[in-house]
Amino acid sequence: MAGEPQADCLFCKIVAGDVPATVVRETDNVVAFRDINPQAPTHVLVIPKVHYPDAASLALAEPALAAELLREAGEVAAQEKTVEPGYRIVFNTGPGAGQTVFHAHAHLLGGRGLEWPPG
Ligand code: IU
Repeated sequence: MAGEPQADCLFCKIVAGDVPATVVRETDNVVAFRDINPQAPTHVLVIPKVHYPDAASLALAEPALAAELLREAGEVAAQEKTVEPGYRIVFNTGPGAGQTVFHAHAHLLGGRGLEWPPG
């Protein structure tokens, strides 16, 4: 069921503390940790503690939590000193867009110049 922990979900295991992660920020509802394969000097994943397969399904079911996720991503950007000159928040959605972990997550990328359009 959406919102319930999934036994086979890596990010649910990180939330539960069963898989280690370098956590940089945590609230009651959201946790932010460093990506193990960073694509920029700052590459942090910001996830809801509850399980939704992607950002759109999270926003549909729990819009206040989706907003909190974005707010926390902004807080991490400030914490990481990437607000100047800028940072990027990415939600890969679906395999064709590069989503590999089907637990909603924002990639926060910063600390280097970021090209547009992305690859
Ligand atoms: P994606 O948008 O679903 O592809 O993002 C998943 C990210 O999770 C990806 O950037 C991985 O490097 C990252 N990740 C991680 O941080 N820790 C892990 O144990 C695994 C993947 I597996």
